[in-house]
Amino acid sequence: MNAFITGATSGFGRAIAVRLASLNYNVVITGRRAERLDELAKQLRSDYSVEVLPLCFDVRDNASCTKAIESMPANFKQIDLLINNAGLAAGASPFNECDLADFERMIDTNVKGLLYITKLIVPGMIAREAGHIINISSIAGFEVYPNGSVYCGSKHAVSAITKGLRIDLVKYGIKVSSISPGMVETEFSIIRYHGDEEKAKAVYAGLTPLNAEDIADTVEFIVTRPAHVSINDIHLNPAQQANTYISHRK
Ligand code: NDP
Ligand code: 8X3
Repeated sequence: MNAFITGATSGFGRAIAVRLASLNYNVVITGRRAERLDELAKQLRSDYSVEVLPLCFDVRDNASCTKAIESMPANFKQIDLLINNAGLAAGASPFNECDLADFERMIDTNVKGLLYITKLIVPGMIAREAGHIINISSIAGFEVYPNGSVYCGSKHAVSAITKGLRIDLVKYGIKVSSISPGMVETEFSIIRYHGDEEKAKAVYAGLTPLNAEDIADTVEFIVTRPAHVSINDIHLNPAQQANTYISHRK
């Protein structure tokens, strides 16, 4: 089985790549940081003896997505499992105070990047009448909180696109799932706060956030269900987080 994982240089994507390799998937790992991809490829090959293809590109650039996917060697042409994970929040301010460039980064990565990759990989799944797509959405795909209008908008779009894909692809035997987590400590908040590590750390103060392994566990659960079972969406939060507004911090 071959899996294609976007955003495998960090956080969820990296943990999912390791987990899928441990389940004997050959993996295509993607992201913009080539060194991290190469290190991960080495580690996966030596720890799990699977085939690994690192592809370095920016999901916001459809021409680069196309070139990367067209460059895949024959043994990777068939993608059985697509994990659309690459994404980010950029900035956390009221709508009127945000930079338009941050809005564009979020929409171009979280929504358009997901569309570009899916559009390129789905035809093979349709031709084989088999495949599974897992989109990483968020609690922000279901709730909207202050200072998160465009990030929440982008993840609402991911949730709607997931439902639409499921409807359009069901007749080809393709499963479409999503995972919608609350707070998970990765590089996510550092990027959201433009590199301010103190602000990023404060997001998780007084509680135990989820970690990337919890997301890898969720992916493992989804992909190991019997053929007749499709998991539509899994919501998971830290035990101390009720929703985006209410957390019990100690
Ligand atoms: P990280 O910042 O740790 O990882 C993000 C990954 O996305 C990196 O591998 C990064 O790779 C990749 N990425 C970002 N922009 C691009 C781009 N333009 N082109 C290619 N790859 C890109 O964050 P997480 O692991 O936490 O986030 C993964 C997903 O989970 C995101 O979609 C996020 O919205 C979602 N999520 C996160 C939550 C959290 O609390 N952490 C909760 C719910 C959902 P590189 O920089 O090398 O390109
Ligand atoms: C990231 C989680 O709570 O910041 O998707 O929206 S949250």
